[in-house]
Amino acid sequence: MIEQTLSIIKPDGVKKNLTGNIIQLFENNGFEIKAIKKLILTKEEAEDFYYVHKERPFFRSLVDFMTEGPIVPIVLSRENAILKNREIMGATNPKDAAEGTIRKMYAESIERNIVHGSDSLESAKFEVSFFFNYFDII
Ligand code: IDP
Ligand code: MG
Repeated sequence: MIEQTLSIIKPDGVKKNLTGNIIQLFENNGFEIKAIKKLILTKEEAEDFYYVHKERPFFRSLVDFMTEGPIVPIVLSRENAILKNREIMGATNPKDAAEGTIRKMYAESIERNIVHGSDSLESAKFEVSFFFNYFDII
C-alpha cells in the first residue's frame, strides 16, 4: 500500500548540516518528497506534537530539545512508507541502531537522535496534518 509518513529532521540534524544528506537518503530509498518546510516550534506546539509522551520522565527535556532551533518536517510517500522510514532511521537509541541507519551514523544520544518518524498509520495522519494542510501536499 502507498502510504504517507511524517519525517522531521530535528534541531541537531539541521544544526549539523545533515538536511541535504538525509533528503538524499530518502530519495535513494524510493521515497517521494510530497511536502517540506523549515520552522521553529514553540514550546506549546512541541508539547502538542509529543502529547503521547507527556507523562514520560524525558518529556520536558524532549520539548526543550525540539524547540532549541529550526526543524525540517517532511511528508514522505512510498510503498510501506511508515515501516520503511522507521527502518532507515534506526532504533531510538543510536547504541541499538543497525549499521547504515541515520541514527547509527549521526545521532549523539537517545534524545538527540537526528530524526523523527511516524510509527503507525494513525500517528502519520495526525503528524502530517500537524504541519501541513491538504493543499500543501503535492
Ligand atoms: P522514536 O522517535 O524512535 O519513535 P519515541 O519512544 O517515540 O522514539 O520517543 C520520542 C523521542 O523522545 C525520541 O526520538 C527521543 O528524541 C526522545 N526519547 C525517547 N526515549 C528517551 C529517553 O529515554 N531519554 C531521553 N529522550 C528520549
Ligand atoms: Mg515515536
